Amino acid sequence: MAERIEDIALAMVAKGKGILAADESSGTIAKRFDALRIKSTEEARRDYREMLFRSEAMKTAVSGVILYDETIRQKAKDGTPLVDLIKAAGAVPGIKVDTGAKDLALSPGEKITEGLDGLRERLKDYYALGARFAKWRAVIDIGPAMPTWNCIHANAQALARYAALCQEAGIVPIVEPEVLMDGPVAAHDIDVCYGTTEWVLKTVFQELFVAHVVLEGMVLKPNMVVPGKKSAKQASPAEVAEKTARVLRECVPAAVAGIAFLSGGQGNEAATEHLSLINQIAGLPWPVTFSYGRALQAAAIETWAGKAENVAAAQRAFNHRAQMNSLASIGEWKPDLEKEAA
Ligand code: 5MM
Repeated sequence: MAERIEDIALAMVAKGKGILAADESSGTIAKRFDALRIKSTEEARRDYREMLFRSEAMKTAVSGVILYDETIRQKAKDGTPLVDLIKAAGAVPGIKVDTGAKDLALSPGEKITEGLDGLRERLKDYYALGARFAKWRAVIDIGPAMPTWNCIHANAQALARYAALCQEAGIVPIVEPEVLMDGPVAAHDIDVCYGTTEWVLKTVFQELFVAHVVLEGMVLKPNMVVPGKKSAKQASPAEVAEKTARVLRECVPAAVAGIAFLSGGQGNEAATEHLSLINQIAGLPWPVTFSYGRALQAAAIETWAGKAENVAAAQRAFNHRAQMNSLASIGEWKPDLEKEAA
């Protein structure tokens, strides 16, 4: 496995591969399990993740996996550390290091992501456990009079302090400033998302510069430019791709090692189609791929439903989604491929 942060970052965005975001905290995975009436025990969480990490797609379509603190310490049923399963598949193990988004004081409705206290020491532990990249997610909500400069600036500064600490520890930071698509405002159309994303990304890169973060040793995990779920004005896939590529070109220095999108609540196929269309736009200066959680796992978790007898079918569902996104990461996904597989 590569050791220089610049080489690790390039491995994370290797051609035809993307990142599996399997870093749901215990609360979030419990919500996913509850919806399918699966009891969220430590063993069930381990079995689910082990099933994903032993799938074929890990070798062909997955460059790295973001883990949660519990998972990075877990062993498979046969005693093999889960981290070793990931490495054996040729993927890089990573770790979520933020401790969640908390209410931002005196800024009603807005959040600040926490986790900087003790981070230098935690990063040393995670490095020893095998993590070579980390993830920190800031959330920016669009609402009446939101976001505020206070929220954007506080989150951008925290992202930059986190990224600098990671690089000091030999760990590649995934910098994830997520402009949410599920705010309450009907006026939140694609252009509002564009303007907010532009403001957020420009602020984040300014703070990364101030903090001396090496752009070649980081990966950006942004939202795509999409209308809010409650917007009366929806957008075509071509418009999403064009506006997403445009805002990234406007805001993201070419030196950044790569871009790996979050799915953010888009439908599985929509997330794949948008990624493929973005990759058909000529002249983007960085590799552009996926770092999906829900959009990669939804079919697999439903098929598995907590039952050992469903493991093979769930792995097939995961392989399919990962393969579709692998094609999208080189601009070669087509709707017919979904039908053929079905
Ligand atoms: C996998 O989900 C992560 C969130 O976990 P917590 O809410 O429990 O902290 C999340 O950060 C994820 O990595 C990204 O948002 C991308 O996931 P989606 O589902 O948006 O593709």
